[in-house]
Amino acid sequence: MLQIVPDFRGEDVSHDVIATLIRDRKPGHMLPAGLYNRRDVFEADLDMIFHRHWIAVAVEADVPEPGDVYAVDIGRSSILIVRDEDEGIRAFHNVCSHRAARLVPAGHSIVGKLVCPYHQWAYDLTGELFSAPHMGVDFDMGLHHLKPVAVRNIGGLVYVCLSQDPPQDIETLAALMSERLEPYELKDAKVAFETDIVEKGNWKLVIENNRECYHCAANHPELCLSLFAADFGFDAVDLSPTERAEADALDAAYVRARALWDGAGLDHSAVEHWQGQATNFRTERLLIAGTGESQTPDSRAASRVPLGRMGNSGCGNIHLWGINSWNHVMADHAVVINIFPLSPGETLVRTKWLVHKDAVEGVDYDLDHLTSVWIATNQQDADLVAMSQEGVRSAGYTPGPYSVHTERLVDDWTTWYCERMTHHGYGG
Ligand code: 3BY
Ligand code: FES
Ligand code: FE
Repeated sequence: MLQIVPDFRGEDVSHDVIATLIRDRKPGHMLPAGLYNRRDVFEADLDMIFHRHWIAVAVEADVPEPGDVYAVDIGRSSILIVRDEDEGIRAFHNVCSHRAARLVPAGHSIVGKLVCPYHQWAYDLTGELFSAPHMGVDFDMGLHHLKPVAVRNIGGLVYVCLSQDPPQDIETLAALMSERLEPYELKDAKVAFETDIVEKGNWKLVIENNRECYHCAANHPELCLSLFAADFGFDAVDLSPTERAEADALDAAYVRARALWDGAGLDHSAVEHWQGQATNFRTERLLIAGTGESQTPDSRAASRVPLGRMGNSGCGNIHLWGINSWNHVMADHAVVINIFPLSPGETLVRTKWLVHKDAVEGVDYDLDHLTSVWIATNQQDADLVAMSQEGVRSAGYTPGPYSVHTERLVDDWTTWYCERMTHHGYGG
């Protein structure tokens, strides 16, 4: 007989499955396969992580002037960032208050006001509706403001939070990084180049891959000319005499550099913020390998015009990790990478290269010299992530162990993810 009773338990079943997967995660190991592969986990990640935490979406240089708009998709939601007439940065849902049309396309636009392409409702740059043709004289435009989104500009890096109750611990990140990034004056930078690549892997695999440099020596020949793999949660064990001598030399170089940084008032402490916290970040001032100047093929500065007040190149590289981002801020340029989940097995990796706004391409910097290291690195990481994703999809997958010597930071990240999902009602 035809069964016509609908199954209203779909969501509950899915919730219980996800909670079991979170509970099943073995500390020090990768996640159970379903957490990388399942569509319902992907949806839960969007709801619980991307819609409730502070997510890095833009740089101040994306909206340098009043009327500049930058729209970005976070999962199912499109957000627009706008520079208002008073030079403030605001964020709104990119959804018309009439019949929900998207106001602006993804990416950059320049507007005098925000006019919906559907029926021409018009909003000013503060999100106030000021024109709604044919809605009648009694229509109260004051009730149809664009829906605001919480936004923070932290030293030129723009974060949004879609929650009505955004995590307060963004203040820790804001206090630390506003000060650390202030001399770089990223407000006066420009986006010299931008790339989008779609990695064939779950967003959590993209981040796991980013949280270690175990794979760097074998996979990133270009990046390793300017970056020390030993900087990322690396415990110096099992070293050959040559490697031991290199490790000692790096330690000594850090002692000298930190003394110089202290003298110059350049904060360099390593700060890790994730245990029991909503806002996940790590930052440290790192030495640059080679000539010490920049992440370029010859480790020399890419731009002749330094960022902000960073006249000298001995100030290393401020690395900053977040929930969906990693950044390297150097004296001459900054690399800002934000990731956005597209599907269980696809992640958008967006990279921006920032230089001082007065730097002229072809005169002060060469685009290939500026961008080639991270273009190569991103492609190499995309290949590694895709290999891992193929593995976690396969019947042969068992969550493997992280190295306690070189993958501690991966374990910290995966643990944070499970804690947050538990906090939001999964697991426990
Ligand atoms: O750039 C990063 O943040 C990380 C660190 C180690 C490997 N990876 C490229
Ligand atoms: Fe925007 Fe109608 S949907 S004006
Ligand atoms: Fe890598």
